[in-house]
Amino acid sequence: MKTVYSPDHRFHFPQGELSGGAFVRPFECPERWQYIVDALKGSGYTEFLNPDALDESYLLNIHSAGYLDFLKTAWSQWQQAGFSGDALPTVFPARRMQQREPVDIDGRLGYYAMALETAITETTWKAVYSSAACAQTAARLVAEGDACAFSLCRPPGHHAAYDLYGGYCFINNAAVAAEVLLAAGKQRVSILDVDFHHGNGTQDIFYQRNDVQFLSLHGEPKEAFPHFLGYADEIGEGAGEGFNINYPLPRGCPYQQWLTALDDALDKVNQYDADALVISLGVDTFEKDPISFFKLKQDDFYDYGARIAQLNKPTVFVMEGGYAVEEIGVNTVNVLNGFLK
Ligand code: SP5
Ligand code: ZN
Repeated sequence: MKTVYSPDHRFHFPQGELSGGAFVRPFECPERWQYIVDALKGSGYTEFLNPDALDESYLLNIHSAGYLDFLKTAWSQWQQAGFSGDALPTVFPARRMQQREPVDIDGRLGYYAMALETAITETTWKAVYSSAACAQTAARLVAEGDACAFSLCRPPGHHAAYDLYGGYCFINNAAVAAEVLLAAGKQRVSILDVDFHHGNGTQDIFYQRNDVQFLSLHGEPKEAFPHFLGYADEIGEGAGEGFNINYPLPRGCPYQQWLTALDDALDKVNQYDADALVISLGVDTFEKDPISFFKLKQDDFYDYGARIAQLNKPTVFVMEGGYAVEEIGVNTVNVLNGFLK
């Protein structure tokens, strides 16, 4: 399995994250990437590629033009407003307020944000671009015949919706991978999201479509980020009805219970007859993850990787979350090793 990665991920590293009333070092930090690379090399992986230039037409299939313009210009507009630190929103278009895009940067940040833990720095766009480019290239490899590929995306992507950033995400990398597979002639793509958090962004992007099936296992919204999406009754709408499948799971969820949901999801991928699979691979389901509440152990990651392989579909793994930094490499590589066993 080839890994697509880029050193440009380092261009995104905000000074802090608002958590529990304090500015803390961001959980989504550059060492995450290095631990995964080290674990891959330590486990015998030898094929590492840098991504091709990003074809931005893929982005316009999944994000609004206004949102993409915002991502590219937010920090410079922030700086021109006289601010020097990282850009953060302070106000949101909440219930009974107008959903119109303002022109000043405080208004634009709130208009396009779904959470304010995610700061934008001077060089964030460079990292975001490289992360999406990794997903594009990994999907190209699979479209051209590789059985599988791993896109070591950073920053992650699955909280990024049609026109919303947050949850550490800006461009929806898994959606980029799906679009590349479809453009290459795949008819039906399943995106299976095993990150601890609901993939609200991916759900949003494909909610009315039937060429992409979205399945997500996650902490139930009443207790877990992103809190406002991810219930089981969200099944898709219009042409997309029946192609969105959520598995909200309780605090303390052990592997056996998680696996029951996974097995159901794998059955649904088979019923859909997907001809390619994208895995939104977050390993924040780990028992020691600092911001999550499932109880998966290191060996469980290997076990479920092997189960995903039983689908026997061309598969693109796209890195999402995982914040137990010292174990993130082992847990991630365990999934890939289980898949390849
Ligand atoms: C890609 C991804 O995994 N994004 C997750 C973003 C979560 N951001 C906010 C999490 C707030 C969790 N607060 C729980 C603290 C427990 N000590
Ligand atoms: Zn997550």
